[in-house]
Amino acid sequence: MTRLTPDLIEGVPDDVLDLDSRLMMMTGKTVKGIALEAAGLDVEDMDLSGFRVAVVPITSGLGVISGFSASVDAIVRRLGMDSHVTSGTDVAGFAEGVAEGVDLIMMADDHKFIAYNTRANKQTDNSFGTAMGYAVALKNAAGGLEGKDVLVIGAGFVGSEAVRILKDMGANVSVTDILFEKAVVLQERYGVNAVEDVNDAISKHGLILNAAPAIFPGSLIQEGAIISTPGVPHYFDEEGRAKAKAIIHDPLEIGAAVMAVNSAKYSL
Ligand code: PYL
Repeated sequence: MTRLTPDLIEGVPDDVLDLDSRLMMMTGKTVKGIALEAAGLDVEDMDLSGFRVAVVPITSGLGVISGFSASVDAIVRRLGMDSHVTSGTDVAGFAEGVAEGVDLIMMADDHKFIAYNTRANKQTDNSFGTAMGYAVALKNAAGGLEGKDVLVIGAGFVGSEAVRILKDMGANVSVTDILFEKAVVLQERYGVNAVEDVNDAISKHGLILNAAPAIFPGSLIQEGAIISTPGVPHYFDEEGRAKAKAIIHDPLEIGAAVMAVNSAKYSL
């Protein structure tokens, strides 16, 4: 998992409508709409104001990322939940949330980002949130994935979850990774197609979920391709941006929103 940096997320707290308007154009849904579908809630909208959320800054390992807690807090507020960042960090922050009687506690160290439902004693992590959210976004942008060829780039935590999810959605999934044997493991586990030549695979797929810090030249991209790409760093050259029908990306929003809604679902 690539560690976010302050500059990548600096715009998140103030993003009022930009991401939602871009997503609406590409997928017909807002972040919240994608999160509701990703959580398996078959509703157009839902009042989530009854959910109280504590976002706890975590200082372990490489420490806090400036703006990370504020970004998660803003994303969850945009879902309509009643969220705040705890004044304490780490255990003190967690204890604050418990004492306040919140429904969800969200926190991330260098290895895991979770939304813990205090009522149901269940959690959702960011790997699921990101994989499911970006698969749902791709599905909506593509008008469904049943029987369609989809390429997953990256067989890490998010890519592996995405392979499973896309297979369950009925897609014909191919997967590639810089360590080909990781793709082979998924081929054996899920009955998908491990491909070694990433450039050839990109040029042959009009539907791509890029779950790797992979930057690829626009010359490889099919005209009209739909690319759902949570990976950071994120960059597509001018040719790629011109040829793709849609490039779906954000540094944190979709994954965090899906985590929050999917975790809240446990105590609906
Ligand atoms: C959850 C993000 C999505 C992409 N990379 C993941 C990442 O950067 N993880 C590290 C998050 C550290 C947060 C820090 C804080 O500010 O509480 N411990």
